[in-house]
Amino acid sequence: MNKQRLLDKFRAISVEGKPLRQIYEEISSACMEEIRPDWGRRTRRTACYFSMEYLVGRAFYNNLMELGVLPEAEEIFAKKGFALSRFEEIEDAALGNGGLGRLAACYLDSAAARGLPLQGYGLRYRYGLFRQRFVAGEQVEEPEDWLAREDPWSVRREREKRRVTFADMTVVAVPYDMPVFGKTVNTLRLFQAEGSPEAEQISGFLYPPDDTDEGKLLRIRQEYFFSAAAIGEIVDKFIAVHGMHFERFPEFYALQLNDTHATFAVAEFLRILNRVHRVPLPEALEIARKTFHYTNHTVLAEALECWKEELVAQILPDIALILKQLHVFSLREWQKLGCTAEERQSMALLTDGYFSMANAAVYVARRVNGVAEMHTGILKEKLFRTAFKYYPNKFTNITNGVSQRRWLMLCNRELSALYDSRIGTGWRDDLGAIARIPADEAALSAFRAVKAEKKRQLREYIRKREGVTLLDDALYAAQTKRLHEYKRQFMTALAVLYLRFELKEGKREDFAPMVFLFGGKAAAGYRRAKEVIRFVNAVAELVAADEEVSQKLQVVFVQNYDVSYAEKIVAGTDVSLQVSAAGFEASGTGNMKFMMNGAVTVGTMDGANIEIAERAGGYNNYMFGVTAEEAELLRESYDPAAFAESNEKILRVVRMLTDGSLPGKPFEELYRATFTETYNSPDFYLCLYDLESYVDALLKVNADSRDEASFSRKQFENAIHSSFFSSDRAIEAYARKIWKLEQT
Ligand code: 26V
Repeated sequence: MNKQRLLDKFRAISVEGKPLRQIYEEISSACMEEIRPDWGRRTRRTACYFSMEYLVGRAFYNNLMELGVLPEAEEIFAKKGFALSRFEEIEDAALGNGGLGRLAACYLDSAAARGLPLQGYGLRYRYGLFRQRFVAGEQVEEPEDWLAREDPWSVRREREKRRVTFADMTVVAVPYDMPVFGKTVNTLRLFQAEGSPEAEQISGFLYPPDDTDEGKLLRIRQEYFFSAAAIGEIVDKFIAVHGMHFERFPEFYALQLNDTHATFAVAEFLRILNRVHRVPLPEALEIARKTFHYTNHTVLAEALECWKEELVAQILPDIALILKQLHVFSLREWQKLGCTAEERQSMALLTDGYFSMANAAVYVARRVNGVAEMHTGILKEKLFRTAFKYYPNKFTNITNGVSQRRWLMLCNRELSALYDSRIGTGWRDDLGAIARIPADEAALSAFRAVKAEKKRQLREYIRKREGVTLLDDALYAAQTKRLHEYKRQFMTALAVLYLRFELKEGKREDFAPMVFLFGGKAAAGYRRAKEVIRFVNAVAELVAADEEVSQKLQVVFVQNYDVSYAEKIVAGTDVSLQVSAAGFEASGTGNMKFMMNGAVTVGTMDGANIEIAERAGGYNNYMFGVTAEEAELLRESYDPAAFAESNEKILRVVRMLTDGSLPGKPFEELYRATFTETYNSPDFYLCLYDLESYVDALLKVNADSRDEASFSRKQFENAIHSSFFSSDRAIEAYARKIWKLEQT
C-alpha cells in the first residue's frame, strides 16, 4: 500500500455538488484500488472462521484508520469544506444478531492487526438484521435494505463462483470479498446465492423464522450452502497445491466453527474426501478430527441446534447419511472406551430422529472452547460433562475479547488521546501498556473531562435521534444488548419502579440523578421480549410524567440499537448494567466495551463479569445477586408469589404490572412469566428474588458517585485494567492454543 499515492487520490476527489454517497464511494474505492494487487494471497498455514453472522458495523472509519490515513483524510476533506463525519448517516451491514456476530467481526479485526492469517466465511444476506422503531412503545420491525446503496468495500469474484447441490435444486454460490485491514490484509468472504428465485431465498434473510418445517428447511439450506461453498473452495485450493495428500490437510488448515451453525461443513468435508476422492471414511474422519474446532456460545437448551433427520435427508440425503455414519462410528468408539448406555445417550449425535449438532461438533472437534472461564466450566461439568470425562484434552477456555481499535480508538478518541499524552502511542498495539498509567490526580481530572465530554456527545446524539434530552449532571447507567428473559431487562425496569417509590416517599434525599438507558432488539417472534420493550417504555413514560421524580430519574429506550449506536453509548456511560441470571450469559462482550471506556459494572456473578471484577478489583465494581449454584438450589423450592407476598416493597412494584397504573394495556404476559408460567417454573430467571440486592447495588453506586474523585478513580481503574479483554489477546490465544498459527 502506497500511502502518499492514496492521499493524492483523496486530494483529487472533488466534493462539489456531489451527493454524499458518491463521495463515500469514491473515497472507499480509492482505498480498494490501493490494496487490490497484494490482497489475499495465502501460502502459509491458514485458519478459517466459519460463521453465519458478522456484525461488522461501519467499515469506513475503521478501514481508513487501519490504512493509517484517517487523520490526513479528515484534514484533506475538511479543506474542501467537507466533514468526513457526515458519513455517519450512511448505514452499514448488520449481518449478525448480537454478541456472536460482533465477536466474529472483532476477531477478524484483531487477526489482521496481529498479522495472523485468518479468513472469514459466511453468508451475504440481502437483508440484514431488521431496523427497529417504536410505535406507542412497541417494537416495529422494518427490513434492513443495506444493498439499496453501493457496497464499495466488497468485490464480487465472478470467476470463483461454484455450485452447491441440494436434492431439489442447484444453487450458485458467488463470493463477495471484503478486505480486513491490519498488519496483513485478510479477507471476509461472503457467499451470495443465485440461480433462481428459490435459490436467492437462501441468502435472503438473516435468521428467517424457523418455527415451521419450511423455515427450518431454509435455515438448514443456509447453513449447508455457505459451509459447502467454503469447504469446496478450501479443498480445491489444497488439491491445487498439495495434490491428493489429504493426510497433510491439517498441516495447512485449521477450521473454526463459530457455534454449531456450520457443523454441516464437517459432513461436507467427509463427503468430498470419501465420496468424491475415495478416501476411506475412517481416514477422512481422522483428518477432520485434526482440522475442525468448535466454539460454543450458549448453554440455553432452546438455542442448541437439533435438526430432524428426516428434514436433512429430504434436501441433503448424502449429508444425512454421513451424519448417520458418524453416529455409528461414535457409538463404536464409545463402546470401546467403556461408556455406559446412559453416557452414550448423552453424547449421541442422533437421538429420537434428531441430529444434535452440538454433540456432532464436540465429537469431531479437536478443540472445543467456551467463551469465559465460568462458561467453559459449565461446558465441562454440565453440558458436555460426559465428553469431558472421555476427552478431557479437547476442552479449553478462551475468554472473549473486543477490539480496542473500534471500541476505544474509534469510539473514544478523547480517552485515546489521554493515553497518548501519558505514555505515548505504543499502547495502541499493546493494550497492556495502559495498566502502567498512574492514576494520579492529573490523570483523573483529565479522565473526568473526557467522560464529561463523551456524555455530552451522547446526550446530543440521543437528542437528535430520539428527540429526548437526557438529564444533565446525572449518572448514566446503560443496559444495551439483545432482549432476552435471561438478560433481565425486566428486572432493571422493576428496579426503576422500586427506586421511584423510594424517591416519592422522600426517603432518598441524597440520591444523585440517574438515567437508565436501554437499547436492543427483540427477535420478531419472541412475544415476551417484545412485551419487555413495551414495559420499559411504559416505565419511561410514567417516570417522565411524574414531576416529583423526573428530575432524579429518567428512562430512555433508544431505537434501532446497532454497532454505531453502541460506539456512542459505551463511551458516554458511567455504569454498565450486566445483570443476567447467573449461569446463563456465556460471556458477554458489551460488558468489556463499557469497561474499556471507563464504566463501573453493576453485575451478577456470570460470564465474563467475574473476570472483569477480578481484573479491575472487586472494590471498583458492584456485584450482586445469587450465584449460579445458589440459583439452582433455590429453584427447587422457590415460590415467587409467596416471596412477593412477604415483601411489601416488591409487592407494590409487581402490582403495577396489571393494576392500570402504567400507560398502555396491562402486562399480562410478564405477570404470567413471573407467577404462573409452566414452560419453565415461574420467575425462572429470579427477577423478583434478585431485585432487592440489585436495588442495593444501584443505591451503592449512586451514593459512591457523589464523591467525584473516588468514583472517577474506580472508573479509570476499570479502563486501565481492561487490556485482558482485548480481542488481540483472545485471537492470539486461538492462534497459539488451537490453530497453531505463526505471525508475520
Ligand atoms: C440464541 C437464541 C435463539 C433462540 C431463542 C433463545 C436464544 C438464546 C440465545 C441465543 C444465543 C446464540 C449464540 C450467541 O449469540 N451467544 C452469545 O455469544 C457471545 C459471544 O461469545 C457471548 O458473549 C454471549 O454471552 C452469548 O449469549
